[in-house]
Amino acid sequence: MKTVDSRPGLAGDSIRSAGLGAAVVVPTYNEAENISRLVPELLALPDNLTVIVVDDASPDGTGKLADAFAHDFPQRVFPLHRTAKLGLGTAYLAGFQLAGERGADCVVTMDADFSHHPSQIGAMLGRLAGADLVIGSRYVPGGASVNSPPGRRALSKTANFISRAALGLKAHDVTAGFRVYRSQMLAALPLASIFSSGYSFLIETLYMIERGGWRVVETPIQFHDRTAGRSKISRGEIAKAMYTVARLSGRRLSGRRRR
Ligand SMILES: Nc1nc2c(ncn2[C@@H]2O[C@H](COP(=O)(O)OP(=O)(O)OP(=O)(O)O)[C@@H](O)[C@H]2O)c(=O)[nH]1
Ligand SMILES: [Mg+2]
Repeated sequence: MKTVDSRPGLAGDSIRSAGLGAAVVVPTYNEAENISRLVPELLALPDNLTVIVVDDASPDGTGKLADAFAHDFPQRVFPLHRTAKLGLGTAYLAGFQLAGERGADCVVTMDADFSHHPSQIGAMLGRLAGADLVIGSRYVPGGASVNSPPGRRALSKTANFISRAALGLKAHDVTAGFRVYRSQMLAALPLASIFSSGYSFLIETLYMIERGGWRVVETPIQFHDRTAGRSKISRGEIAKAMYTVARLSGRRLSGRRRR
């Protein structure tokens, strides 16, 4: 059954009380200032999280900081080092694979830059009791982009509007990178067939998940624009995202015609 709803997070966190393990995948490129604050905040949460930092040889030493955390917390922090900036989508895939190997029951994805706040993870895990994917959403009642400049807000809204219209997506925040995936679902998805290597991986996976009939829920989050480090979204990434939507939409329409 396909469901998209937007009830606020439930306080009785059944995933937590069932003692299931969550791994947080944090892709990083030049996030030294942020990762040094984020990892301790994640480890201090009551959810006994494992943290997987997927770093793409950041010139600012983010990977070395992740190594230092792994040295201090060998059972909880796992750095993955890639040799070059290979894209957000493939970074998620690398993180999913390691989380699966470590037997995590679910995988949280979040940005390193505090746009996604660790304090909101508990409510998201709580919603996984009745879902396969939980999206931390700006665009359901109670959610917000707190301090985004108008240009950034317009870009996000436009990307969401076009993707939803072209692909028939039911979720409201389809570009959100703050998500919790149930591992059983990840194991069943044909992730090897995903063609997006960058930001549009988020749209493509959501399309795959909704089409597959998995249960999707959205829980409101407050999104804060980054205050440290630089954005990695480029014009090229925006163009690639438009191409992804066009390609998926074409496939959707030709599938309909064949029926
Ligand atoms: N490993 C890896 N991480 C990446 C890559 N591109 C972006 N990231 C990380 O992915 C997360 C999201 O990137 P951001 O630049 O914050 O993108 P955004 O949040 O959509 O945009 P802003 O709001 O402008 O910051 C951050 O933690 C980045 O460091 C990449 O090619 N490889
Ligand atoms: Mg960001």
